[in-house]
Amino acid sequence: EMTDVAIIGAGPAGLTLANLLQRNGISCVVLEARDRSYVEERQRAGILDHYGSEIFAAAGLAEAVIAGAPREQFLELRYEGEPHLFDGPAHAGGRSGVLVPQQLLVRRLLTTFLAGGGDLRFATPVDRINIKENRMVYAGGELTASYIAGCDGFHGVSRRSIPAAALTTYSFDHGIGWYTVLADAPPPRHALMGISEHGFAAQFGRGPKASRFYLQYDLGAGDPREWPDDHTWDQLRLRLGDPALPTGPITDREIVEMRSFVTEPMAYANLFLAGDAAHIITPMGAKGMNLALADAGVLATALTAALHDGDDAALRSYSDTCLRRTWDYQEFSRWFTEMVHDAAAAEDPFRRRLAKARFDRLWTNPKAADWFADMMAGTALI
Ligand code: FAS
Repeated sequence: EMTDVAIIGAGPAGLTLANLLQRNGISCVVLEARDRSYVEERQRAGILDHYGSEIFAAAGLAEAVIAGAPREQFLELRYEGEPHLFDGPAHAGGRSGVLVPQQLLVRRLLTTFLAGGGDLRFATPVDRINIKENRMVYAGGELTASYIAGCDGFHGVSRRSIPAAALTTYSFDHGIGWYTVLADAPPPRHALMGISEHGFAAQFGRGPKASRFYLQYDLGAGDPREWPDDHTWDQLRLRLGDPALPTGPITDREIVEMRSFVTEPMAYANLFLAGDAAHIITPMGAKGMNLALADAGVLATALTAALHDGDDAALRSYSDTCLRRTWDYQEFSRWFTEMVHDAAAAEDPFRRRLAKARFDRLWTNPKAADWFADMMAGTALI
């Protein structure tokens, strides 16, 4: 069986690429390991940045994919209980992200692709890729393609199919524990972060009746999922500087690994890696899903030029183009991580003071504030 582009994985990267190629009249097949309900239910990211929403708008997909999503306006940063309201759009020329849960974005991308007659095969894990022959082997069949897009996430098959000698990988452990809980607690007025010597905490809305909380925890002090809920709420009230924080039943408890990973290059022969298959970034700064969409946007344009006009220049520079944004976001995420976590670096007063200087700059230097807002909107590199 033969197609122009085979896409491995139906996450944000794979489904964005599939929709963009479909709009450009390029034939593609999506092979997804899991079943539809798994793909549609997985709760992860919550913010689509401006750059990401522009990818959909430019393809005429904004209505189908992000209609009704509320605009992201203020970020409230409470420093030792002192509130500071950061108005991102005011510093980024009116550009802002939108609040859309990843599973909603994926569901809409999926529906749109299928409605356009897209060929998406669930429960079809790709077992092996023969890169020389552009052939994928899966249980019950084989698929050959002119190009293969590895959108199969960090644990997928595509990165592993590239000879190790051809890749350089970078990984970094931020040495910070992050505990996240989902609770039926009313969402905050604005996205909220608490920065203090007690440790970082954050609260984001997840729909009208729920909140996603994050708490930094000491890696050496046991598993926070064992904490009694009262202790979790005590810590959140303390760190968010709000003794009257409204609570509610905790419905999900997870540990988020604070690690980063980048593969170079993101392409080998006619196999192109996109999203988590190529890089992992911490949720600090909400760039994981947005990097996946950015890669998919670059790859869709490059594949269309190659297949429609025989011009493969953009394909050849795909990896460099995506790595420039990837490393810029990795640096931003690390900068942000240190700014909000090092206030609790009890053992290192110098780092504590550096973090405070970084924070103060946002309110004293308008150019620094503009840069921060542009990074949040994802438009700093444009
Ligand atoms: P995905 O992992 O989403 O999708 C890969 C797909 O490939 C999956 O559907 C998988 O089933 C499929 N697949 C794997 N192997 C296959 C094979 N062999 N054959 C066929 N299919 C295969 N990002 C943010 O921006 N903000 C956040 O707040 C945030 N929070 C997160 C919280 C958690 C707990 C986690 C784990 C991640 C979070 N992320 C966040 C990052 C996350 O959103 C990822 O960046 C995003 O899902 C990446 O999308 P994809 O690259 O499409 O990979």
